[in-house]
Amino acid sequence: MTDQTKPLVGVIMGSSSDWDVMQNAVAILKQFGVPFEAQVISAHRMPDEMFTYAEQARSRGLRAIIAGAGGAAHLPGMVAAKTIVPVLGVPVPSKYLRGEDSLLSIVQMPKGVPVSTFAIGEAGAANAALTAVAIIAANDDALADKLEQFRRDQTAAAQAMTLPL
Ligand code: RP5
Repeated sequence: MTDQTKPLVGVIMGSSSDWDVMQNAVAILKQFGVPFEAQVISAHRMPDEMFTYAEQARSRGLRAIIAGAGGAAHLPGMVAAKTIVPVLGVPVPSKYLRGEDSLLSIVQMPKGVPVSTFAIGEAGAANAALTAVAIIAANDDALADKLEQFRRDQTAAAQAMTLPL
């Protein structure tokens, strides 16, 4: 899946089974009109493609890579090892350990190769995309305005909340 214009954000995931979670990142990128690409790249099943993707990310113009994986989730860390493009890691819930394995695999990077790690599941995927938007908005005033408006809308929605007392 690829947006029409040159992608600024790469969304990668270890399996099509990660899509239910990772589509939440794509939804945010679409909402903000950020050009993106999305594809399956499995660290342990497609290691050569993973390294090629990481090696070419910067020269292709990617400004952030959102990488989601579950279980022994090597994908974000190994991609980060091969590029200086910021890698935003999303722990995908796993069948037996409910994503705690994914979280710990992604978050505990040794010093020197960072992976920005987000919450397990949908919130993490959405927040990774919001962070990618913020990275790009640092040099894009129109996008920054959209992000400010997004926050104002959230505040207004919370202020309008009532309780069934
Ligand atoms: C990881 O293994 C993927 O990121 C996925 O979360 C998990 C299971 O993959 P499938 O067996 O569903 O393809 O590599």
